Amino acid sequence: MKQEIKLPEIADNVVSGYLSKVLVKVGDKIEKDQSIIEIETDKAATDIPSPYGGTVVDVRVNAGEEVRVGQVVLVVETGGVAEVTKIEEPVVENVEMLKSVNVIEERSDITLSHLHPSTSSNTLSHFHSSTSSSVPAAPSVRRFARELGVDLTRVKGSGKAGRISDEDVKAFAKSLILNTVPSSPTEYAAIPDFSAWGPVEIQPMSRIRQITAESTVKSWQTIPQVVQFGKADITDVEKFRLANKALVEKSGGKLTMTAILLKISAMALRQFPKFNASVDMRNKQIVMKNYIHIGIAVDTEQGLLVPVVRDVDQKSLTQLAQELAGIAERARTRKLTSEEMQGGNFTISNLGGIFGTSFTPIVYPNQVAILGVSKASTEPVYQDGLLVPRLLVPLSLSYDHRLIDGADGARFLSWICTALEQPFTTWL
Ligand code: CAO
Repeated sequence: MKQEIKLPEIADNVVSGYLSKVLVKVGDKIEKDQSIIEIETDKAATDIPSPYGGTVVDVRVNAGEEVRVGQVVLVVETGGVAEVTKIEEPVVENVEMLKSVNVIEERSDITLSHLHPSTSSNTLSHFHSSTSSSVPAAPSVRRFARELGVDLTRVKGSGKAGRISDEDVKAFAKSLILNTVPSSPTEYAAIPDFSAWGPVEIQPMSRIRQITAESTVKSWQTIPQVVQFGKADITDVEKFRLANKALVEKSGGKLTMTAILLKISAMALRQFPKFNASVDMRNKQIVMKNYIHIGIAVDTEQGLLVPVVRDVDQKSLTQLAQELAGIAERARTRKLTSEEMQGGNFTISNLGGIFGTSFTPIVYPNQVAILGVSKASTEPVYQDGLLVPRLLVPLSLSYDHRLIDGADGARFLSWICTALEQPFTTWL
């Protein structure tokens, strides 16, 4: 019996993925649950297992292609009686809307929200929230909203007593699309044929690389950025870190400079709320956020991922160290959920574990600032008439000059440096 294997649902609201690898070929004998293809989305890469055992008789996709949920990828001769497939195709009646959502998923400014969930209220964060059972809507409308990933609590019902219809859900989804998708996509110029000068190899860009490329272009084009540099004396903080490292490790965390900077940045964002805001040029508004969610740039084999630590201001240093270790591990093992990639207001990018005296990080779209951290090193510092060895960490703060002036940037970074140098007075 020949069985078609279709691309199953990969994650909520993901309707297609980039096929990075085909792991089997025609003639291969495969087991049930054996990985057959590797799919990358903007959230993670994942292996897709075969729902059947048998012999591969047809491979219908190639590495480098975009594959839609429900698309046939392989045909397998199972040698037995037909099994009922458990893989669901997208509901036909909603295909048009799903197509629209797919457009969103593929557009740079939207995919940014996945890569870095700093999105304002106009973006796909709506698509990822869960629906509430208290809103008046029929089960079929709820299902429809769920399929589109629309948060029903945000939809205004046009029916009696605010009852929500399919049309209301569609109108809401459409308004998001219109508000988020730019009128013209970035046009890329053709590049020269480099094979004219020597041998070349063409490789497809992974999904994460495409998203990073598009998000950095978007940031570069839309945010006028200024970088403020500073250096903090962390000699005493480092002593504190080393003295408490083992204690924190016992609870499953790693007390690193990044964990400490998470804590300090949260306090700084409370002191300087403008740095926790988003600029809404369309409506000429500034969105001040009353929560402190901070993204952490994590270097992984698949590329840069920016998971978010939530309510940083309400957590102890030990909790933050545990969470940081957890999200960094999940980022590197491709286990982050879409929820963990959303909602950041500010970002920390620590390259100090690798190399460098300074760098200029790029502000994530829909945020207004990012803190870059370089490698701490011992330097001679002139103190009370003497040169003394002190541990200094170089910091760079990139910020959006539309909202933040130079003096604000200097004050914010100065506050962070003071908090690192005099933790006991600043942290009170
Ligand atoms: N200066 C000196 N040493 C540093 C340091 C700094 N600024 N930051 C970290 N270190 C040290 C740590 O203390 C640790 O040392 P020990 O093993 O002796 O304790 C070591 O470097 C490795 O740290 P880590 O990477 O395990 O942990 P972390 O919490 O400091 O960082 C994370 C976590 C996820 C930020 C980091 O692993 C990472 O991925 N960094 C790269 C971020 C990136 O790619 N940024 C660029 C994005 S584009 O703007």
